[in-house]
Amino acid sequence: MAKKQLNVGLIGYGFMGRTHSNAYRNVNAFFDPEYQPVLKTVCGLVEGEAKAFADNWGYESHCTDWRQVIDDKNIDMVDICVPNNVHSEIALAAAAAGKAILCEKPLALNVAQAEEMAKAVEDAGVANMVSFNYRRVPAVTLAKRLIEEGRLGKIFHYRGQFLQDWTISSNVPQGGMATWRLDVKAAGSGVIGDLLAHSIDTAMWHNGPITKVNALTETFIKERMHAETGKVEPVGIDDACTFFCRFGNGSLGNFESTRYARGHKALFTFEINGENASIAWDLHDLHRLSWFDHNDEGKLRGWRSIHVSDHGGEQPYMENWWVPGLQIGYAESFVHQIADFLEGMAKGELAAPTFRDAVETQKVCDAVLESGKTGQWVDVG
Ligand code: SOE
Repeated sequence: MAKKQLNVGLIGYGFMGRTHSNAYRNVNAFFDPEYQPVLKTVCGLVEGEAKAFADNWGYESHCTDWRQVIDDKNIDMVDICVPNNVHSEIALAAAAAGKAILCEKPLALNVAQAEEMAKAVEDAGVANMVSFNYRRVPAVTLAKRLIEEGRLGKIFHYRGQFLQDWTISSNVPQGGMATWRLDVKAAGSGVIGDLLAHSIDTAMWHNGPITKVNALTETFIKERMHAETGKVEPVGIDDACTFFCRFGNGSLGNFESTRYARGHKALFTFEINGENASIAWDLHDLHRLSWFDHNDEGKLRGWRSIHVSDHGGEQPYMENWWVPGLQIGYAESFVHQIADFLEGMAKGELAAPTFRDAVETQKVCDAVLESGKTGQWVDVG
């Protein structure tokens, strides 16, 4: 069947622009959505860099003003891969222009912005999704299915970590390409919005809403040179955050994130303990899902390590890749994301996490930030 062309305008050509471009290029080779993304235009701040990106990834054109992408009647879908402080303005304009929207995480700088964005896409009736890509690592998706099947029984604990070490040097600037993540004006928060947002999205997807939080935050390096002003300026982001929480189902949560865990580059982990079984996962070994089932025969009982790469339809996404036992990786979680987004569009359904789902994550992020400042328990939302 002839594919429907979906013209994509990508805004932002950094790390995320690359992961999304790679996904658009590969999705139809491995999945069979009704739509064929066409890389129409890429927009970024520096003309030469936008052109180089367009040439490298096969975009037909490039520009430096995102409004040009919105005004272009040929563009069907806007993909927002810019710093967090620009998400809202672009998304509101794209919704008003009737474009489908994929937005990088976290959705917004705060709940008020996120709510406005969710309302805008709902009023416009456009397809929308937020790029919490780790949901679509096959082992993480399988964990969701096992929980939904009720195999864990009552859940008692959810434990999550996202640890990095790239900002330990005081020479790392704030502001600029990639390091905008250290500039509170561009990022809104530090590890809370950048890393814990992933943990929170995954946790609420697995285990339901978080109702209250108590957080401890720290900014270890108080001043950094700002790449744009050239001046040493106070650092306004959280470098590290630990928080406890309660989930609506009565379970307890315990989360930690930092960019000061020497030796850890992107150690995203979770462990869930239920009455009958436990599940654990670790991004550094992303194919493996650890599973302990108390219902196993006594003499064989122990942690299993499931290599989530089998065919037969029971292990998510893997059927579409190589032969059983062979791996895929980080990049493919974005291919799955686009495949599901396109399938949702074809069916006239929204693929999760939608802007509305991301508002719930934003509420937890805001509550964690507030609790970190006040030292008090904060009710979510
Ligand atoms: C930051 O280093 C970062 O790139 C995040 O922005 C991503 O969301 C995360 O997946 C990996 O780390």
